[in-house]
Order: sequence, then C-alpha cells, then structure tokens
Amino acid sequence: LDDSSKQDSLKRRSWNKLASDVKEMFPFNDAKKNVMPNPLERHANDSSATQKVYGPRAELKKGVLGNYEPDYKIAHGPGEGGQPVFASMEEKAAADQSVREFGFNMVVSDKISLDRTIPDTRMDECKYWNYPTLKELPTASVILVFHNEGWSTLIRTVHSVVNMSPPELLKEVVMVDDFSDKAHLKEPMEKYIAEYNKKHNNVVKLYRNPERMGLIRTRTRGAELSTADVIIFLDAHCEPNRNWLVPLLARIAYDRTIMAVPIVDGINWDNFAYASVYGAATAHHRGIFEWGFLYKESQVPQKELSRRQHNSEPYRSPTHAGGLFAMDRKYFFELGAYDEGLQIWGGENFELSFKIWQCGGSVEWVPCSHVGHVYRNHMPYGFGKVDVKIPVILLNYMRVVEVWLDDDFKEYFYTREPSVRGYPIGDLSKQLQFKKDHNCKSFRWFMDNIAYEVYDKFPILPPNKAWGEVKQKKGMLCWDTLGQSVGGGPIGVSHCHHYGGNQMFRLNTKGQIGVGERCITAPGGDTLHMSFCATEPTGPWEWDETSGLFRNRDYQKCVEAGHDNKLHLVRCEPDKSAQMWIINEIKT
Ligand code: UD2
Ligand code: MN
Repeated sequence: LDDSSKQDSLKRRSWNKLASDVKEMFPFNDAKKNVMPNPLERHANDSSATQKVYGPRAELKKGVLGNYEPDYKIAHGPGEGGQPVFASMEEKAAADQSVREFGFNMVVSDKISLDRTIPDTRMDECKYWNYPTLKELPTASVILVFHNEGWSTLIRTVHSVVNMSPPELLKEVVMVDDFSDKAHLKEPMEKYIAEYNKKHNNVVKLYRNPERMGLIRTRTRGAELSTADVIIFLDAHCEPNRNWLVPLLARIAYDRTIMAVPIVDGINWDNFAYASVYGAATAHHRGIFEWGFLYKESQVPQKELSRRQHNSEPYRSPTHAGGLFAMDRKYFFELGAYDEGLQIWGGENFELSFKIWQCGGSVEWVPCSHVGHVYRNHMPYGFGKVDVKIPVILLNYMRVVEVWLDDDFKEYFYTREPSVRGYPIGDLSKQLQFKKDHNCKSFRWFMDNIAYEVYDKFPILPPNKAWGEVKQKKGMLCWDTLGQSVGGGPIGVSHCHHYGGNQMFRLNTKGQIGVGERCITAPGGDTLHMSFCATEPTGPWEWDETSGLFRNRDYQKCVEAGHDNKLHLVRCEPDKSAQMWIINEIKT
C-alpha cells in the first residue's frame, strides 16, 4: 500500500467503526437509563421555569414523551451510517463539473439515499435526558431558504427533517425559493413535493420569491409565512440527527427568549461523509468573532461550563454561525426580525445575537441536538444586482457595528477594516429606536459578561499608524501577500492594483503589521511571511515616512524587494531606492 491508499483504508476502517456504533447506540430500554439525574431539575426553584420534574426515562414510552427516537433501520447502501462515497473514474468529469456548479459533489450525493442513516454524534448522556411531553412542547416550522441548490442535497434535507422529527411537533417544512433559475427546481420539484406531500400529510409548503432577496430577507419572509410556535432555520443542505428537535424546543418552552442552536456536524462536500466537527463531542465550542467580525468558534470557557451540572446541558454562547437555530416565532418578530438593510449574505448572525443578548434574551448551544451541514467547497452563486461599492458583507457588518457596538468597540472594527470607514450604509433609525425603546444593554456589558474570551483570543487593536498599499517610492510595485497563507512561502511584490485585498496592509502604533486577520512576520530574519497574529498586538516593525525605510527592530534590517520579487530583510541603506516605501490609503 502506498501512503495515500493506506490512509484511505484507515479512514474506511474508522468509518466502519462508526457505522457499527450506529447499531450499538440503539437500544431503547437500557436499564442504565435510570441512573442519570434529571438535568431539568435545576430549574425547579426558578419561578419563571416550568416547575415540573420529569420522571426517569425508563418510564417513558417511545413517541409519547419527548424522547423521540425514529425507527432507524440499519440500511446498507452508499453513504449509509454517514460513510464516504466516491465517484468512479468515468464519473470524475461530471463530478468536477457539479462541484463548480453547486460547491458540492452532486454526483456522489445522487448515489446516496434521500433517507440515509447517519452516525449518532451526540454525547452518550443525551440518551438519558427526560424532556417535556410532546403535548407540552411548542410546534415547529422548519424554514429552508434556497437559491440554486442541487437536487439531492435539497430534497435529502426535506426527507431527513421529516424522518427525524416527531410529526406531532413538526407542523410544516417551509421552503422559500430565493429566485432560483435552475430547471430542476421548477416543475420537477413541484411534482415531487406534491407526491411527497400525499404520503406526509402535506407537511411541505413551497413559496417562491418574485425577485432575488438574499438569504437574510428570505428568512424573514419564511418566518412571516410560517404558522408554528417556533421557527427553525436550516440551510438547504442539512441532515438532522437523532432527536434533534426536542432538546431545542424544550429550551424555548422553558424560556421563550432563548435562541436554541444545535451543534453543527460536518458533511464533506466531496464524499458526503458525516462526522462531528470537533471529534470528541464532549469538548464544547461556542461562537465568537474577531474584530473584523470573521466568525470563529473556540472552546467554551470553564466559567461558563461550570454554571451547569451536566456536560450535556445547554450552554450560553455569544453568537452562532448563522444558518441553524430555533426561536420562538413571536419573539423573532418582537425583536424586529432581521435588519431589513442587511443584504444577501453575512453578518445577520451577529445582528440577531447581539440584539438578543443586549435586549434581554440569550443564545444557547444545545449539545444534545446535532444537525449535519454540508460545508461547501466554495460559494457557487453570485450576489445578484447589488448597489454597493464595498463588499456586501462589510456593509452588513457596518450596519451591525453602528447599531450594536459602543463607540470604543466600533473603533476596533474600523482599525481592522479601515477602508470602509465612512461608507454610507443607509438608514439605521429603526434599529437605533428599537435599541432605545427596549433599553438594551451596552456592548461592553455583552463583552464583559458573555463574550469575555474574545478579549484573550483577539486582543483589542491599537490604532493604525498607516494603512493601505505599500508601494515603491520610485517604482510601480506594491507589497502583495501573493495569496500565501500561514505556513506558506514568502510574500512579495506585484503590480499595484489599488483594490486592497492582498495588497492592503496595516501598521499599528505598536509595530505590528496586519493583513486581514493575519500578521506579517520575518521568522528567519530573511523573507516575510503570513502568520497568526500574536496574542499581544505588538511587533518589531517601524516605518519612517520621510526616508521610506521599513525597519525590523528585532534584526535591525530593512525590507527590500529582491530580484525574485519576494520581500527580504537586508542591511538598511537609507539611500537605496529599493528600500523606499510609501503607504497609500485606498478605499475598497
Ligand atoms: C453561513 C451559514 C448561513 C448564513 C451565512 C451568512 C451555517 C451552517 N451557514 O454560510 O446559513 O448564515 O453563513 O449569512 O451556519 N441562499 C439564499 N439566497 C441567497 C444566498 C443563499 O436563499 O442569496 C440560501 C442557500 O441556498 C442556503 C442558505 O441560504 O440554503 C445559506 O447559504 P450558504 O449555504 O451558501 O451559506 P454558508 O453555509 O456558506
Ligand atoms: Mn450552508
């Protein structure tokens, strides 16, 4: 066996193990189930809580009380048990084409049953929880918004939602087509849904947008069209796991101002293998952000974990990835739904989370609810006609920042994204009025009490001394990351394009050079490289505006573009034009 086929067989072996776990994890009437204490008990003294203490699991009858475990037959076929599936050599061209078109390998997806089984990725504890009865729980509308999604991934989402949810709780699956133009999403889909509905009590409802609205506005529309107590958004390429629904609804039944977020498992875009993103499902993570508002996940701080008695209990999270969550429908609209000024994609997760936290609600991640999501290879769709000169995502972030951040925190965002400062972002009066009317708390309160680990992971940035393109004083070339990432080759120079991006650098007042969320270092004292930014936002860099010298204090050397068009540290020579740099601000 060569190395790669060895790895492959290892991978397959571990997947086989998972598949057999599926069987092992299945007994319903295990006597062990009596021994787990009841995690809902901790709320018994809380007057706002449902006062009930629920009985031990063994007394519960399947399908009567909240522990809904579907009849899960072990099936044999491609992708069953969440195993990877591969395209054949003959299929490779079609597979590659489908990846370009959808961001997923649809050739592989098409081989997998729409009702396939997946491994149970929950913590073992989850199987011993007692939940409210189906009658005590609110009903749910699952909302799937989609734009030009592939057939089998979209339809498998519908099937798995229906297969994995107690019919008593799943009132409807609301599909909202965001102006797709693919033929398979027209009549063929309508016909398919009509047939499917005959067998499933008309559970699926299909609506279409008259124009491209983007995922954020389409979700608000989906919520308007929904009729259940709770709305649950999922991306249109998801596979919910066992008993995913009840733990989410139970939190909302307990407190309607909780946004309940399932743990997102990964489905591979190329082979559709299903796996827990963090391996051991007991290591909890939660959603945070850096100061350019790139979404991040990191381990839940001990302080938060120890607020709970059981490791499978929900924990609070500053934010969430955006796609998958449950909320009381009325509460969603009481909060004003999503800001209507947010366009197409991005930032809406922060808008909703900050609004919830600052105005009295909370965001919780629920370890006993797992949902698989296919992470794309790339984003296959464009944003349609948008009248914005900066990236739409940054415009969205700016709206969130301007409404929900305090002035000092706003400044950290503009330090990280200096080129968008002052860009017109439209009317915010509705959002600001809401914040005032609801007496919402400050962002500092949110940071200090909820998102405190952000201070450690992403230190507050000192102001920029200069930012923009770093251009030769007597030449036409600019510093360019050349698309290098951390651990990659040296960065260099190329023709100045004035678009920012790979040519946008920031030198802060403490000597650190930033580019996007990364930093520039010269680890060996020669070439310059992309690296993770140090915990302290400081560095050895100095730029002298008059001489143009870019000096590294650690090595007492200066930056020069070599004949290889890479940036090098060499002996400083103040009169050498190859060492003279100017920094021009540019607007992206
Ligand atoms: C993540 C979220 C996604 C959303 C996004 C930021 C997860 C797993 N996914 O990106 O839900 O919060 O971040 O905004 O947390 N769609 C439309 N109209 C559009 C574009 C997309 O309906 O104009 C649909 C799309 O078909 C899909 C959903 O919106 O069902 C999310 O889009 P995505 O899967 O491309 O986003 P993703 O997972 O990269
Ligand atoms: Mn997605």
